[in-house]
Amino acid sequence: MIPQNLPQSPKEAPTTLPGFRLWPGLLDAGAQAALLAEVRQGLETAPLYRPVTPGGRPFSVRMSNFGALGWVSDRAGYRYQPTHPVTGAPWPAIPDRLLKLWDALTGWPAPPDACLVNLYQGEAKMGLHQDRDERDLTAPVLSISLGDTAVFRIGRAGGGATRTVRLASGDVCALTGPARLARHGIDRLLSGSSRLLPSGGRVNLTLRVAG
Ligand code: MD6
Ligand code: FE
Repeated sequence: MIPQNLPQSPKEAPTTLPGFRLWPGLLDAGAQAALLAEVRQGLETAPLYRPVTPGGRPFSVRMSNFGALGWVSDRAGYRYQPTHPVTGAPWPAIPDRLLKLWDALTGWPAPPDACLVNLYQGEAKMGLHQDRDERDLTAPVLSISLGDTAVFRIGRAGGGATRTVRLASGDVCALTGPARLARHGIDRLLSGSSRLLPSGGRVNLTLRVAG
């Protein structure tokens, strides 16, 4: 699933966001389908559910997790925890092909211990946020997109202008170094842009070192 010859350096997003790394089309159709099958298998153990914000508003995205720790949100706040909030069961393991992808792309000395699974359907979106619930905020976050193309919005941590980048099925991106705390979100999906998910929609996987 990992191409033999990785690009020497990923495409650095043009204009002013050092540390935001993008590998367009890194996963070919076969690799996307194989990964999606493993995700579906994990979701049999850890079903998607709809979290609520600390303010009590339901997310438009449904979520689950793989790994020792999973990111959750509820009335008590945002945190990582070892069990599924609905079933109480431990999260399933992170698929090996994702661990290998992490090693190949990030070179980070520790493996990820959390993989957040986001499912977008219909009008689902995600507001601008920073990923800052992890213990070590210098470890990268690696993101894999499957299914319909998303309009991803990103800007520097400190505020100011944002810009959009389209994330298509098989694209991989990372927030590293100076972009680790970039503000980012998903404006919307381009529905019908991929046939990977038979009923449409998008799965996003984010690998993190959380604990
Ligand atoms: C998404 N992604 O693509 C949402 N976070 O659906 C994220 O929130 C994200 O793409 C950290 C690093 C990369 C990401
Ligand atoms: Fe994020």
